[in-house]
Amino acid sequence: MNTSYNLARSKYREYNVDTEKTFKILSTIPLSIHCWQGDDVTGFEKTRTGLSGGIQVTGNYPGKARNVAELRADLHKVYQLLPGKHRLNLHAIYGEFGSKRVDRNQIEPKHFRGWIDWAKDEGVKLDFNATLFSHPKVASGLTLSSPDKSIREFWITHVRRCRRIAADMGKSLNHPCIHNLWIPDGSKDAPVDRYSPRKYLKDALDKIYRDKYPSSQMKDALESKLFGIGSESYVVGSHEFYLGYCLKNNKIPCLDLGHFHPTESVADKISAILQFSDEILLHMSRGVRWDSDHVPVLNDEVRTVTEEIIRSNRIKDIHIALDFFDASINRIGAWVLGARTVLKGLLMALLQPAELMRKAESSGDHFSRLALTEEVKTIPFGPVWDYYCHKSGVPTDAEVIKEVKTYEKQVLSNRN
Ligand code: RNT
Ligand code: ZN
Repeated sequence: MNTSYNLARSKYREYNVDTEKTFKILSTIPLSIHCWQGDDVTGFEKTRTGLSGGIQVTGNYPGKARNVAELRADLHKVYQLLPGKHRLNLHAIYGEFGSKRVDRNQIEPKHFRGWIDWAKDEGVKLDFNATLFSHPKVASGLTLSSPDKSIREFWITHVRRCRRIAADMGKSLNHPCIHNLWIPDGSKDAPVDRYSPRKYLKDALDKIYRDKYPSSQMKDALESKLFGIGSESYVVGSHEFYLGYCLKNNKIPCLDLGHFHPTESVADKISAILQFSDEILLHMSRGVRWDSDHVPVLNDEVRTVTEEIIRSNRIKDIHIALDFFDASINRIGAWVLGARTVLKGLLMALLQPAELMRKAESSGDHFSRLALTEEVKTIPFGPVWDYYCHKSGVPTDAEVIKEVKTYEKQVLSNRN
C-alpha cells in the first residue's frame, strides 16, 4: 500500500497538492448519518401505519434492525467502517416510548435521553427530524398545509415538540443539533388552488418558529421537494417556497440531491444560496427516475456537489447529511457505501490542483482549465483513499466488503 501511495503522493505534488493536508481537512468534515437506512424508515412507535408520504422503501433483504439495540449495534458497525468522526441523524419515530402509545403530539425529550446517552458513549453529535409521514393524520396527503385546522394544529404541536427535543440534544451534547423539517404535502393532480395550502403552510411555520432556542443548542432547516409518489403535480413545500421562507426568516435551506428536476444542478445552487444564507444543509442521495433515495455512487452529481462544497471555502457553513434507504441489499453495506462515496467525493475535490485551475481561469486560459479538469480524473486516487482509510484505522474498500459479509453472517443472519 505504501509504495503505491508514495507514487500517487509524488504525482499530486507535481500539481502542488499536499495529500497529507487534504487528509487533515477531510477528517474535520462530519457527515450526519441517517438512522433510517437501518430499518427501512420504520421507527419504534407502538402503532405503525406503514411508510407513507410519497417515499418508498423497496426490497426485503434479511437482517433489518428490529429494535433500538439492533439499530445501535448496526450504527456502531457503520461508524467503524467510516474514516473520520460523524454525527447521527434521528427521526422523531425513533424515540424510546416504553410500553404506552405516545402519539406524535405527545413526544418529549425524555423519549430521546437513551439516544443522548448512547451518543455520548459513541462520541457522536445528534441531528433531528420531525416525522410528518407514516401516520393516520397524513391520510389526506396534507399536514401543515391541510385546510383542516385540527390537522394543522396536531402537526404544529408535533414540530414544536421536536424542536424542543432537538434543543435538548444540542444542549446535552454541547453542539447545535440541526432540526430539519420535511413534509410530504402535495397532490397527484394539478390543484386549482395552489395558493391557500402555501399560505396555510407559511402561517403554520410562523407559529412553529415562534419558540426561540439559542443557536448553540439547535438550528432549523427546511427541505424542499419537486415531487413525490402521489404528489406528482404539486408539492406545497417547493424549492422557491422554502428558499423564500428561509432567507426571510434566517433558517437553513435543505437541498436533497434527489429533489430536483434531473437537469437541475444542486452543485450550482450552493454558491448562489450562500450569497444570501449563512448556512446550507445537503441531503446526499441519488435520484433515479421517480425515486429520490437510492444509495449515492460516485457519479458526476456527487462529484460536482463535493467540488462546490470544497471550492466554496465555506465548508463550516455547509452541513452534509445522508438520506437514502435501500432494503434490497445488505443495509449496512448500503449505509457504508453511500457514506464512503460522499467522503471520496470530498477527498477527490480536495486533491484537485485548485491553485493551477484558478490561475488558468483567471488568466483566461480556458484550454488549460479544461485540460487540468480532465487530467485530474486519471491521477491515481485509489491508493490515496486506501492510505487515508488505513491511516484513519478503518478498512479499505475491498476490506469493507469482507467486513459487511462477516457482520451479515455473525449478526444479521440471526434476525428473522
Ligand atoms: C423525503 C425527504 C426526507 C426523508 C427523510 C426520511 O423525500 O428526502 O428527507 O427522506 O426525512
Ligand atoms: Zn431528504
